[in-house]
Amino acid sequence: MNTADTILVIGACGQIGSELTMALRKIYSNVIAADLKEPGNEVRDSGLFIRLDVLNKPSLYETVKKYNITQIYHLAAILSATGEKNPELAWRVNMKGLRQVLDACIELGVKKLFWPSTIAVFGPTTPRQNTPQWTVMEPNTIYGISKQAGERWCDYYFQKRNLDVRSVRYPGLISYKTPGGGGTTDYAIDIYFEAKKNNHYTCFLAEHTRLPMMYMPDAIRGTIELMEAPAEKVKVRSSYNISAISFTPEEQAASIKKVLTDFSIDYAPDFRQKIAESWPESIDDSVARADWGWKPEYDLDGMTKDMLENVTAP
Ligand code: AKB
Repeated sequence: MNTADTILVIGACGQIGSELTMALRKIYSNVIAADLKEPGNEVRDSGLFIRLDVLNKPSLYETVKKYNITQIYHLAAILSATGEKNPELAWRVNMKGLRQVLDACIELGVKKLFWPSTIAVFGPTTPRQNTPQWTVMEPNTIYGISKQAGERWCDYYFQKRNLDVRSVRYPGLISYKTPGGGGTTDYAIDIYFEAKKNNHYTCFLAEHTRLPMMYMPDAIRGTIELMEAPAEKVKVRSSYNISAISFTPEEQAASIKKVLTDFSIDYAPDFRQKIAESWPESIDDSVARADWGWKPEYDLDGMTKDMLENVTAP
């Protein structure tokens, strides 16, 4: 780790960005948060914030030059459910945004790039249990298609341009600090807020829909561990499978009931059900474990306990 690095976090006010920015600021003294959105108090008060639209190439290049950026975490993206409502926007943000960041890294000498992929790169023809690192990938959401193409671009820039690009395929991420941002797995966050507020939740996925999930502290720690691993240990330059917990809405509700005994749930599946059914139920992350030592810490009950202690009813 070189604490003299100057890091740019693009999408610093999103679900991952707001927590990752704070975690990076504990390690590095120069972490610049950038987003189109207004920052929350923590991000705004703990360091430099700049407004940046990743689709605006001159402004992206000027930022990288002005602050002598040496590492970028490029997190800005349109997620699965929002992407299905606006495919054009999802393709533009997810694909053009990534390509501009990749080019900025090469042309302006940025040494290292982190870019998140997702379990949405898999599709209905992928084996759904213990989905391997390398397998059939025919995603059928625009989000999944853009992320799969993004993985190929990242690998290409590593192979052909020598860019030190690193990535993980996040499962559904759960946190109490920032709400979800238009994903299919957002139910697993909303359920805790509604449990605290109303003791009841109407779930937009069916009760037996099993999906891979992860508590945010594991995701943040894993991301930083991957970025700090020696380059020779990072053998996959498209994106690594990482996994923590797989559960259904019914199992998550049962976990909440252990703490809030009066909690109840009902189900009203909508268009997101089809998206969820096209994704894996569980992920084989043995390659990430072997290459750079990935290991999750939280299980479902551990996460539920922590979420319910920290969620504040809106
Ligand atoms: C989504 O649901 O779109 C995301 C994801 C799994 O990448 N949380």
